[in-house]
Amino acid sequence: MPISPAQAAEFEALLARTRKVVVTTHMNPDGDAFGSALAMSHFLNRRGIDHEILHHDTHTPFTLKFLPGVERIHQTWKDSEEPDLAIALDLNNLDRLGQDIRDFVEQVPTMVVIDHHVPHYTPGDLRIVDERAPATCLMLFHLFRQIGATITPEIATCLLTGIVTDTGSFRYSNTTTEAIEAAAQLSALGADIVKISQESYMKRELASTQLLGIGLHNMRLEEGGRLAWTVLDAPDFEAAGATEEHAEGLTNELLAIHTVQIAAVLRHPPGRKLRASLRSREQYDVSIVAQSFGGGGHKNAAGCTFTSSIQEAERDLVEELRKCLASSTSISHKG
Ligand SMILES: [Mn+2]
Repeated sequence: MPISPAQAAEFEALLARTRKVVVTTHMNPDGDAFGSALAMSHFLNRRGIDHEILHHDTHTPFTLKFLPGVERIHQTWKDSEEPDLAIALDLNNLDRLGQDIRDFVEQVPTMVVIDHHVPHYTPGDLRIVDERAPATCLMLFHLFRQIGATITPEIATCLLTGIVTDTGSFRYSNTTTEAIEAAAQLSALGADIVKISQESYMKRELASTQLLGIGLHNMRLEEGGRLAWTVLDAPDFEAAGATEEHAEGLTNELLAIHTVQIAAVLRHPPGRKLRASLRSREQYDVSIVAQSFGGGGHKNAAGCTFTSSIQEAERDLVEELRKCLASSTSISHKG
């Protein structure tokens, strides 16, 4: 869905008034989070607008280190002058900023939110929210186009990274012709799609592969092979020398088994929250399951956190996943 002329005009008006901007995005960043934040940063630089990118996490995930400008991302505000405009990207809930960044951003008088998740709780003076958009980066591409901004090779690389990673290299059901057309245009503007795909999917740290092995070994398969899940507890992360980011690709590996319709990974990295990531095939809506535990995301890719023990969380989660599997099959026998 393109950006409306009214939204683009409002965005321009806010930029014209601002003296200093803080750009931010969610914890446990993916390609769309850092891609959209850095694309916005390059865009603001070209406009000559002072800004900083603030982010909760101290560590840049291995797969995102190639993004142009990634060294600009910091945890604390450096300038003596406070920002008067916040731009929150790829974010449906201020909680996902992390408490420190949330506290900072909530002091900023004006906020712009650009996002594509459900459900949507982020407040904002300008909210550009399209739950059908495959990626926040695609929304930014339309916004930049709408306001006639020059898309440099750096901006194109950041935007295409978000589109490639949020569509799983155009393999997920959220892939649209707009996403493919944008990818072609961004390639023509100087983004290297082969490099982006290789950095995102064909290079990983040893710890990722080690953790993948443990996760696959722990896998449970039920409901006639239609439901797969696995649990990674803190000792598993320690055994693999892994952190939260290394668990990223595992849920898709479970879903890749041809009988599996719904896959889940429940993980508890040392010192982090107990978190589930959920994936499903087209007709199953796992965002509803995530929402029942206070989380969210997209129909076929969602997540939530738990405060209970890992055993209780596994039991509760699997129960809801079974219900999701049952409710969806009873209403969709179209084949
Ligand atoms: Mn996204």
